[in-house]
Amino acid sequence: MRGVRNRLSFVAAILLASAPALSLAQPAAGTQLSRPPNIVIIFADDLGYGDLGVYGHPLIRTPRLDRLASEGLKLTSFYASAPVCSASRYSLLTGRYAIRAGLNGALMPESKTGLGAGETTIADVLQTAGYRTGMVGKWHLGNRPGFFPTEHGFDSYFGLLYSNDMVRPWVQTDVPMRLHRGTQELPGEVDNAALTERYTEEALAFIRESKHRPFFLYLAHSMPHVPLGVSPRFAGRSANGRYGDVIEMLDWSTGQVLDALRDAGVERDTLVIFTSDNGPWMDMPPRMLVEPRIVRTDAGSAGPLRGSKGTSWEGGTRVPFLARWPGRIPAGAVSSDLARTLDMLPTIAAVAGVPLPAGRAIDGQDIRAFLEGRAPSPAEWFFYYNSGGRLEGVRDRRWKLHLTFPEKGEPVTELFDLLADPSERWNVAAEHPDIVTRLREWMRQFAVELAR
Ligand SMILES: [Ca+2]
Repeated sequence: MRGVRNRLSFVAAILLASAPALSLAQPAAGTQLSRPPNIVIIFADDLGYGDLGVYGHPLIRTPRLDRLASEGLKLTSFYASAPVCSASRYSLLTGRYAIRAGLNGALMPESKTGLGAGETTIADVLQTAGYRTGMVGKWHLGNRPGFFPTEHGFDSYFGLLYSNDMVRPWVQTDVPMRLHRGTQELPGEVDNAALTERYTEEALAFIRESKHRPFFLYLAHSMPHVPLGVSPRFAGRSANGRYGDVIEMLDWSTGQVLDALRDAGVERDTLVIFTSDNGPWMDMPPRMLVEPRIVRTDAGSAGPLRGSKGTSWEGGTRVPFLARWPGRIPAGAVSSDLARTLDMLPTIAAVAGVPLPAGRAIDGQDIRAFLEGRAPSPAEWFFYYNSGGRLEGVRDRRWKLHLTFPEKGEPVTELFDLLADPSERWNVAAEHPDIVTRLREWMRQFAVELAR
């Protein structure tokens, strides 16, 4: 019942929000714009469900992100496809579960693999449609020739090819960490504290240079992945310590991007999406306990959700999702309908009026009508993988089946009513054997489908 009620209130919010705005400037729902909209995806790294003011954090201040939510749509059941970096980024860009490509976990500096030549990314789709495509920030889909962003649909690239902790003393590697522009390595040590500011400058330059034609900007921050880094002018400002400083700086950065869109005169012609690649990092592997130390308060928050990055509990993959597209997405809408990073490629292809890549299995769906408040989300399921690529659960619009694998013996099966119990506290499997059987069969079929 709650899902229905939320959907009704969502529709009501849409009607309220859109009624005064209906005007010549706003095409009727479903019609094509003369020029397809710009697309901006801002992707945080390890930012948890509870880390933003608009998602209930009691101390961290995020006024620009809160305003982005009030000017657009906030989702409360949105999932990154994997609880860890590389697999999650693969899905965002391709609409497919990473297990289809044999990818799981996080690629290391020595990894010889990455995003395959046969893959079609959002950038490929939009580049073909005439968009100018730029990426700034963390790639994490391969750091060798053949795998670079500029070989996967991006006209330009500036950033780090993998995580900001993949350097001594935290990771025992002899591969030097370097920023890249295009495929070229830039000289010099990487200043972790300067990354957010550098990425922001690059993003603003890209917007300024691109305003005369449709553009796609993928701004993938390295923060708040540990080791945390923040510019001196943002240090010590947050009531939530170093982690709060980092999130508040991301909020500032988002504000800079939104201001640049306004100043370029393209605010109304741009779909802006803000989300995260997985839940908050909370483990403390011994390799982190070296100087400079990473401490527990450097971790983010999953809010009321159970678990964290790397796990198949809700906190591993349920993340904030904000979307703004003035005149298209109703302002102030909130929905608990299910949606996923898997849906971004089909949705953006639809927004740009481009057909989906042929001959590829795509796990996501076009949720454009849902984002625009014209329909419920078509998404009916989400499959949960752990950081090692093991299938450990599935949810439908209400129920979640979760398997816990002990060191020995059979997995423990639990069933949660996510509408009543989003914190996954009460196992109700014994009360609903029929639902357990149905969801177990979904998992079995999906495993067979992906093994093909
Ligand atoms: Ca991550």
